[in-house]
Amino acid sequence: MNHHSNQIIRISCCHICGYNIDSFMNFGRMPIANGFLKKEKFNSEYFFDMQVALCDNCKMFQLINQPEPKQMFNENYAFFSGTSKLMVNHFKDFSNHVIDDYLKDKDNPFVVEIGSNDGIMLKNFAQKGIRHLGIEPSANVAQVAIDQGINTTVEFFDKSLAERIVSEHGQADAYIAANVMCHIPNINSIVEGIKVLLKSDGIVIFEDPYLGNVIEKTTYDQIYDEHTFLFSIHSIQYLFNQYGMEVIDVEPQESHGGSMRYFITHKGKKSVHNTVSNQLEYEVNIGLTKVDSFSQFKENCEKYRTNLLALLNDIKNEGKTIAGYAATSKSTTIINYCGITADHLDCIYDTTPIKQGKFSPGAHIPVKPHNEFKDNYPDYALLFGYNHEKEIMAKEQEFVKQGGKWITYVPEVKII
Ligand code: DWN
Ligand code: SAH
Repeated sequence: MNHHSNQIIRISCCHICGYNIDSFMNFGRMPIANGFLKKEKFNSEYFFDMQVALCDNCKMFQLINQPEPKQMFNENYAFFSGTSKLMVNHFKDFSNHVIDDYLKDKDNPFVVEIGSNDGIMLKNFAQKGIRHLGIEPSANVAQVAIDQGINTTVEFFDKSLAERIVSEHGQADAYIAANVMCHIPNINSIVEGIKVLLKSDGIVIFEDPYLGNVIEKTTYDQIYDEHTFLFSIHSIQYLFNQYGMEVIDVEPQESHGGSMRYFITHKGKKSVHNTVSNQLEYEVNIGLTKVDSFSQFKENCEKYRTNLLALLNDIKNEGKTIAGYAATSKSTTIINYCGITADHLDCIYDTTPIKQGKFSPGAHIPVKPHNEFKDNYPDYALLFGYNHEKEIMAKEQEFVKQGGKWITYVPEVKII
């Protein structure tokens, strides 16, 4: 049952199966991860208590409290997918995979993507003249796609929208999504919508940060307000089986520090690859199905928090300067959970115009344009965008040449 109060969604039952759940870890008071703000808004900043649980029945890892979706996804959304060149290429490959393996033999195929953001994925379909529709509730990012001629509906996807799409455009051959399925609290309505939307021989392909990677690398910064869930094969299989659909293949991805891509069809339409059973076995072995094994994760989080804060304090005690690099959503969890303040970091450099000139959520560290980094190299840069490490290291060689050092916390706190 969902209780709505003060715009916080609080649950005591699993979002997927309704089983009673209990939090095993409290990260404390957290702001909106992408809520970069001006000084005038400091006093009215929104906070919620960030707690996580693993459902003992369906194995879904989930947040207990969360802001309403509209508070996070609206006309001021601060994340524009196109900011990473690596991800532009990643989605080009993703699109080619869908086209070559699932759409080639279809007559006038139709693709629907949810969370299409600035069109980073769908432009690859639009350029080839493939019938497509993006569903994107954050109006400002959606506008970037619309301006490029990418068909986009500015709404939240759910079952009723799926019915409308079918009546206006017909059913879809492919339903695709990246880093959005795990953002949707009413995920059952999404799967009901997919059921309505997808042709009987259609394919569902989506990817999200993978719980297995989060646990193995202690990347607890994947836990923040937008991420209602961290998926595993177990939980995704349970979710889709409820609606007569099945996972036929899974493919690990390197993006976002370790993600999983899921391939799903209506039941019995395609053979199930043994990648699925192999990955299920792996999940049992590393303890993803037992809440008890998450006590180690909790201990690791606490250890990394202590180590990171100690390292930053030591550096400051030596009179050296530190700046944050990339004001990622994930950094909101790191900063606020570890107790990092504007005394530790002079500022955070970031390439996104809408974040620049504002302050980071919660700790209020100034966010400055990335092009000012080279004029003010700090002694140390704390790499909040570790998932873009290759891309960032390649373009910041001068920082290192001039004696600058990187601090990272994945897979452990260290200076590189
Ligand atoms: O799941 C989500 C993923 C897809 O993207 C969303 N909930 C929100 C967002 O998460 P994130 O903010 O942690 O994403 P990134 O891609 O790790 O970080 C993007 C930020 O990093 C942007 O503000 C731009 C910045 N950045 C930078 O300053 N220099 C990124 C790169 C690659 C750079 O070189
Ligand atoms: N797919 C992109 C964007 C991920 S960010 C990428 O991988 O880079 C998540 C996006 O999902 C945001 O743009 C957000 O506005 C959108 N979103 C959130 N809830 C949604 C819903 N119910 N239906 C469709 N999109 C949604």
